[in-house]
Amino acid sequence: PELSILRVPFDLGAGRKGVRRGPDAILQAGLERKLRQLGYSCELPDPVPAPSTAKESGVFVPQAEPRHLNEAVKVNEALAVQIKDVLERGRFPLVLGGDHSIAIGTLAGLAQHYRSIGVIWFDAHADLNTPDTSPSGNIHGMSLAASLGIGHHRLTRIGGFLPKIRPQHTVIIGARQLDPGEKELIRAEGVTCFTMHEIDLMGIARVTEEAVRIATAGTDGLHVSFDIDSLDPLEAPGTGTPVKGGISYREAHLALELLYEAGSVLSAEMVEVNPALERDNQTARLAAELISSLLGQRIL
Ligand code: DIR
Ligand code: MN
Ligand code: MN
Ligand code: MN
Repeated sequence: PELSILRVPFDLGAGRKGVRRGPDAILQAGLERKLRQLGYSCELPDPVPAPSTAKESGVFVPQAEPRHLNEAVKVNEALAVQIKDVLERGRFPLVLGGDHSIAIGTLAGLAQHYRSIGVIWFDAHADLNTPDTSPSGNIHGMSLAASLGIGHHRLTRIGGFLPKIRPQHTVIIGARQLDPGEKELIRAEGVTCFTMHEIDLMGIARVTEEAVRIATAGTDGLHVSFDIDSLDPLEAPGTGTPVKGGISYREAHLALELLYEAGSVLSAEMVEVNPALERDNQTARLAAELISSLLGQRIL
């Protein structure tokens, strides 16, 4: 099996800087060696060109333009083209972010190649805001909505079409901090959301099994979009918007091991790793381990 590791050093979609160093931190943690040990051949194209400076846009008022909209559109259009190219060459796209706004470009590229895709979105948040409901104006909190075709037209139309995914094939796992507009959208659109409450009640194995069933029903397969802040901050402190009460170390690994076993994963991305917020690369090392589990690493 052949992988293409796409680095997207973009952090203007988030409220804090530093996530642009995520891709290199995850590679530094030995990702390529781990993947080669699993039998993959990896290509590492040049990073997707990502603007890193922009003038500050000040206080966000609801319904204003999202922050750094031009820059986010640019990097996501470029990423969509690269994803499409990787898929056309028969390789598996592994995207390293960057903040979670880059999922818009990943899904745009996937949706141009496949007829229909499901998504499993691991996150403490739902990323289902629009410029009308966002408390922050940050695009990383709008990327799942935009991919569903909801929100600012320049975000929903990346790749030139919308929507990229459908709510009935979209599953969030690990949510524990939702804004009022996001809760409404989940109910109105019928997005499946396994919050920490459901994980506690059902166990991560049953949650993952259900998620696979939903994301693959009538689709070509599923994309795994993994925000590292889905984990508990005790395990993953190096991220911009930590929320306590998250997924445990073993729950995360088990979910990803089960996803590998399910055999329906078409692509994956790891986002929101911010090495500037810690000293020892703990979170990047965790991210590299989690990617390995998703791609077939086993204990025995
Ligand atoms: C919040 C935080 N819901 C927002 N979102 C984050 O700004 O829209 N997403 N941190 O990852
Ligand atoms: Mn996110
Ligand atoms: Mn998040
Ligand atoms: Mn985020």
